[in-house]
Amino acid sequence: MIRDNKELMAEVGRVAEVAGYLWTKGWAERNGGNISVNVTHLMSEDEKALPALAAPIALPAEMAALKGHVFFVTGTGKRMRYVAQAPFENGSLIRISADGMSYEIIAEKPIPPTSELPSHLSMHNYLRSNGRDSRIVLHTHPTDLIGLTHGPKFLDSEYLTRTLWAMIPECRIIVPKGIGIVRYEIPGTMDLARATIKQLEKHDVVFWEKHGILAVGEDLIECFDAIDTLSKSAQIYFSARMAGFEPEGMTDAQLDGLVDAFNL
Ligand code: 2HA
Ligand code: ZN
Repeated sequence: MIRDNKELMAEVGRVAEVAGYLWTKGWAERNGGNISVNVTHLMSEDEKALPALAAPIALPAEMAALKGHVFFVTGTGKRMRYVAQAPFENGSLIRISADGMSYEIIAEKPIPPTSELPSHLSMHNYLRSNGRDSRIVLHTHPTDLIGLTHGPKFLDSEYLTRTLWAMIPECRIIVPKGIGIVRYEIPGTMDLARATIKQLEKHDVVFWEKHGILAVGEDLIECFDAIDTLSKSAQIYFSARMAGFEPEGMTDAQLDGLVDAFNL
């Protein structure tokens, strides 16, 4: 039945499309990365009421802003290169319970969601309860951006943002809120989730030290593009360093000129 829902299938198709990019970019070794998309607005009342395929699973905290919401979520241990080929073999639709305390898998197969689910849901909950229409949480492992987080001077949000913005004009245009930084935390933990939510107060893209990148937004393709543009900037920076010189970077005046020109 959900296969007849063209809008939902198009959105799941975008997950598959982006999963393929993550793999071909080399950002998704083994089961690296995960994606969750709030698809509630694309579902009919009947579809939202589909019977559960497995017993409910408790959440670590009440998701007050997500009661009854439905998400497409990539599966735990699943590889992005296979999400690209068969999203419903490597991900599932889950529904948050009416009291916000648990979730159930409702379609299409009982594929358990990513280990980062409690963390993704607490971010969705934070964003919705603050009136932000960011339906997407995308986490991935871009080699060059993770590489930067191994340089202590880049663990300063302003310095990191300024360095990457200054490589190409598009970077400030596409990532106008700059980059938040979360110091190392164990993957999949609520400590990592809480530290990330703090950074989401000001940013849509957050670097996790020595681990990866997390982006939130209204559109999955835009989330991917933001990370891709940052990766391009990092590659320009590293290319210059490997050629033996420090890249000059755009000047403050050049960077500020973008603010008016593009209403940033
Ligand atoms: O899904 O990337 O951070 C595997 C991970 C955990
Ligand atoms: Zn990760």
